Amino acid sequence: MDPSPDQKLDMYRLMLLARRLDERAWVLHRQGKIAFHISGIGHEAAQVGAAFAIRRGSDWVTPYYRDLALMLALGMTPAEFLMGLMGKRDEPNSGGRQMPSHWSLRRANAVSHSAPVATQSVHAAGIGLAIKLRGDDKVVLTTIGEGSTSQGEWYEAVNWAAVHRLPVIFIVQNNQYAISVRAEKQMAVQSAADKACGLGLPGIMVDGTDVFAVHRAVKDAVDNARAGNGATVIETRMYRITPHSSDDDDRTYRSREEVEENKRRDPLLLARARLQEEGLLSESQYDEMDTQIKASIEEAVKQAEAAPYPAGEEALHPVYAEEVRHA
Ligand SMILES: Cc1ncc(C[n+]2csc(CCOP(=O)(O)OP(=O)(O)O)c2C)c(N)n1
Ligand SMILES: [Mg+2]
Repeated sequence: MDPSPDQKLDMYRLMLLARRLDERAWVLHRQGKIAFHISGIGHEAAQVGAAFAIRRGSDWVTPYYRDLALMLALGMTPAEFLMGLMGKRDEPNSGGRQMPSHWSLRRANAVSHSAPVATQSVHAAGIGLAIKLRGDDKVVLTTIGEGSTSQGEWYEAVNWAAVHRLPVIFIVQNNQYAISVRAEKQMAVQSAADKACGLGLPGIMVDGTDVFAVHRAVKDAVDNARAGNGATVIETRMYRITPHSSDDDDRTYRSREEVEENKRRDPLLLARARLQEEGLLSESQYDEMDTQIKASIEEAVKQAEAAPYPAGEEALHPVYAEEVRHA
């Protein structure tokens, strides 16, 4: 079923919130207030489209670091995200232990991922098997970048999900780069969706800049998984508009012209144009929404800055079941 007008507006509001929050994070970095930011600018449509296709809070999610919009759609608050950037005690991902954007949100069934890319795919396959064995009416949504589908873990996870017909949706966010390495240097096939076919799963390619197209594709895959028909791989194609992270200078490997050209397919512009066309979002309604979002972010920044850091000794917990003492 297509999203209702209210849902469409909600999807757009989340995309805009993710964008404004992401932009604010870059400013905090340049102000020297945070050490690191990894950006999801350009990925908002794919993530929000996918989030709206699952039962949020009930289905399981194993995300990857670019998933700010997905996490907001799952209910992470701006203050929680910002506290994560600042390594504050009460941030939900890891209590300030992990790198920023290594997501976890217990109340949303979003499971913490490790720094080695593609490990979250294996977690998703494992959770998928548990769902099947327990007979739960749930699915797992997992995300990854296209470069990381070169990892053994991704093939193992997709193969396992195919063999056991597990309810897993493998989303590949193909933003055309793995840091400085272009997608065609990572894979000889056109799309990560092609890899799925070789492993016995349907592989779907969808325009990752079109939030409603992604929503439809993921919803079909979710319905199939819930009906017991197994997993699907969905490649959502977009462009990574920012450098890989705040530690990367993308001028060393791609031209400004290329980046500017790709900004024409900015998912925010496309979604806003669609909503305008459908008479759901006038110019003044957009301005109001944007102003309100920016104000709420400034409030959240204040809240996050005022929040306490963890005590130093907390860093050792809960890594080991028992405290390890060195002589
Ligand atoms: C196993 C492993 N190898 C290398 C890295 C370093 N690394 C972090 S992100 C990244 C690029 C991943 O690119 P892609 O999967 O396309 O995702 P994107 O960042 O483009 O969203 C690399 C190589 C890592 N974290 N883990
Ligand atoms: Mg990539």
